[in-house]
Order: sequence, then C-alpha cells, then structure tokens
Amino acid sequence: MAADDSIAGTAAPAFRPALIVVDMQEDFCPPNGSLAVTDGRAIVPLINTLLALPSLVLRIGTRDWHPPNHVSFASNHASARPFIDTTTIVNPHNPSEQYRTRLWPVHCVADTPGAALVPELDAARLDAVIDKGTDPRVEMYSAFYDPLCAPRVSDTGLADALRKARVTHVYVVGLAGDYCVRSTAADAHAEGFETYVVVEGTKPVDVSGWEACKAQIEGAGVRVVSVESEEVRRLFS
Ligand code: VGL
Ligand code: ZN
Repeated sequence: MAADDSIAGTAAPAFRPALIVVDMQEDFCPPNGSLAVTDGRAIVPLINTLLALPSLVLRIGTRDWHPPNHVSFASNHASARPFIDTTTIVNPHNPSEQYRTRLWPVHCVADTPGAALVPELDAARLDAVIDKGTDPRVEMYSAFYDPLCAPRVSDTGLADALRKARVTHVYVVGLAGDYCVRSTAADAHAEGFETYVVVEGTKPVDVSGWEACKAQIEGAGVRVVSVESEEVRRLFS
C-alpha cells in the first residue's frame, strides 16, 4: 500500500495547485513597452479567468524590478546593442563562476510606469507579488533565484512560500515564455512541484524559436499544456 493511501485505500493524491503569473508588466506589452512581446496583452483575459478559480490554493504574481544600473541593460555596456550582444555575468562572491547572457533595452526599472503590472490584470486576486532582478550585478529570469549557485546570490523565498502552503502543482503563465516563464517553471520542477506552463497563457520574445524552446522546457521536466488539457481542466472542477 502506498504511503498516501488511507486505511481504506481510497484517499486521492493531494492536489493543491498554485498559479504563478510572471511579469505581466507594461514594458513587456504592446503598444508602449520597451521590451514588448508580440501579443503580450492578449493573454490577460485567460490569466484573469485562471486567477478567479477557487481550486487554487495560492496565486503569486512576479515583477521584473531592476535598478537603473542593471547588468542586463545594453545601455550600461559600451557600444552594446540590445537583443544582439551579450555580456558576462560574474558571481560577485566567486569570480570563477561566470556565464554569458543576452542584453536588453532598459526595461522594468523599479517604480517607473514601465514596471507597473498592466492595469487590466486582476492583481487584487494575487496573494503576493515577488520582485526579482533587483541586484544590479546579476540577471535573474526565475522568480525563485538567480542562476548562479556557488554560492547563490538572491533567493526570493518563493519555494518556501509554496511549501508552506502545501502546494503540490504549479501552473505558470505570463511573460516572456522563453525567458522568465521558462526559468520559473524549470525551477518549480526542480523544487519538486508538478509543473505546467499553460501555453495559451504565455507569449515568447523570439517567436521563431518558440517550438524548440517549448521542447527544451519539457526537457527540463515541465509539461507544456493547453488550456483544453486534462491538467488544466482539473483546475475548473
Ligand atoms: C524577461 C528579458 C529580460 C522576462 C525579463 O520577463 O521574460 N525577459 N528580463
Ligand atoms: Zn529583465
């Protein structure tokens, strides 16, 4: 008998789902966003529908929330072009840990209009909003922590918050599918949660690479599912 069976052997496995709404911010949306994702605004009605579901035990929003001197801004590097050039990120506590990362236009500077959540998002339903990318020295796509690990530089406490709420399943939506949604979902899986990206609830920066990117997300142990799938429909029951 499995450990989670009741004495009668009838107990269903726990289903305590959380929704993570990633970076639904003005700068990632047309028409004015500095790093606008094509059709980024179009996903808000579906996200609001999901946010209203009573089956969710936790609803988390995230914001990309950078200081003006953030390392990911091309303008902070001599003659670097956004979207095209890369820079080296160095672990401030360990110069031997380094990796290359893509440079971006200035976006989501803390407390500016571009960093605001889009007003049509039903943000009143969020239990908490997590800010990330606040350290000027490191890039941070994931809502959990930065990709440096020896040692880790920032941790938002999201994994602890999910565990405290006894979450079992994590559904991820928002922007951008190929960056912050992807990293957040991969870390949710690595933290032990059954993790889904709801494909109609996200849009990528690079449309041409999206099919390959979705395959890589699944390779990290995450399921990329449709809103019509059994995995999403169970949220509605
Ligand atoms: C993101 C690029 C730079 C994202 C954040 O939210 O996916 N993308 N910063
Ligand atoms: Zn950013």
